[in-house]
Amino acid sequence: MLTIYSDSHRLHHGQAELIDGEMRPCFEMPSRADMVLARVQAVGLGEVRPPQAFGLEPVLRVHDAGFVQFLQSAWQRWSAAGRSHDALPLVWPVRRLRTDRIPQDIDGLLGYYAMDAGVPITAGTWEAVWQSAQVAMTGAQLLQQGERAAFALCRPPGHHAARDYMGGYCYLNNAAIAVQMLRDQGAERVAVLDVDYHHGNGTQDIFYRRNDVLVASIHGDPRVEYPYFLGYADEIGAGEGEGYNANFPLPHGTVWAAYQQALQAACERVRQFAPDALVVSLGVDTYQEDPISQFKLSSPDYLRMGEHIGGLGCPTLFVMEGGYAVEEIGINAVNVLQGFES
Ligand code: SP5
Ligand code: ZN
Repeated sequence: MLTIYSDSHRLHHGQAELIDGEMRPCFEMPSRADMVLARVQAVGLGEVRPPQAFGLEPVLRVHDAGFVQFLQSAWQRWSAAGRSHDALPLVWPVRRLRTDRIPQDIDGLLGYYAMDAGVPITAGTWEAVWQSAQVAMTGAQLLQQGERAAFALCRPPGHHAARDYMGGYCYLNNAAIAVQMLRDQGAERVAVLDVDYHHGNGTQDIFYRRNDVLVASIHGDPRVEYPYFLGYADEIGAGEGEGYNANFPLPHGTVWAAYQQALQAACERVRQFAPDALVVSLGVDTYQEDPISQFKLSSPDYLRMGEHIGGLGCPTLFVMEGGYAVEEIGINAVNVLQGFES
């Protein structure tokens, strides 16, 4: 399997995130992608290629132009305000606050365009985010050119980012951009299978009213897990998209036996949809040692996960999302890819 990877991810290295009431070093760190790349090379998964340049147009097929402009200019605005540490939001528009007026000040803009404090913006963030999206688009193009599968080793991740907001370590929704590119290049139906531990609220939101993209997600129950405000089983899509969103929330402590049942059900939904291509949002924060998550999958379980996905027999783009047990992230992510190929 081909891997697409760019060193530019290292340009994004946030200092701190707000967790358990403290500013702590970011769990989403450059060594994550380095570990995955090292494992890809150690097992000889296949060629590793740099991304091609697709420009802004495919990004704007998914994201709001004002939001993208904000991402591009946020660091400049922040540093112009005399600040040299990471940019973070400090106020959010909750119920009955106005969202029909976009603030002009950088602090207002950060709150307007962010869902949480997990999205630090640094001097190199935009370039890393940009290249991460190009990595996903390059993967989409490979499928379009006839590859059975490809691995977009994206960092930063993307599935919490929606059309016009960032959150949960995510800025642009790499998987959604790849899906839209596949659609625009001729795939009639594309399915997303999101196996990251956290619900992919951004991806769900982007495709919620569409019947050409099925989104299926297996994740920690939002009653007790981030992102808390989306990811329930009764979210089935709306309008023409009704019946084209499927959520499989699972409790804290979930082990492989229960996970596998949800995975089979999600795969069955994908099979019924008969997509021309499948995009897998590949988070391995379902791992038992993950420092911020509560599922209990073991490293060999990821081989089985890959086998299930491979059994769908669909051209498949794997897009890297979360996974914070840095020592094992490479083994777990590449196990999925090797299981897929077995
Ligand atoms: C892409 C991705 O996996 N994003 C995850 C973002 C999660 N951010 C909130 C984490 C909250 C963790 N709470 C548990 C703390 C354990 N001490
Ligand atoms: Zn996650």
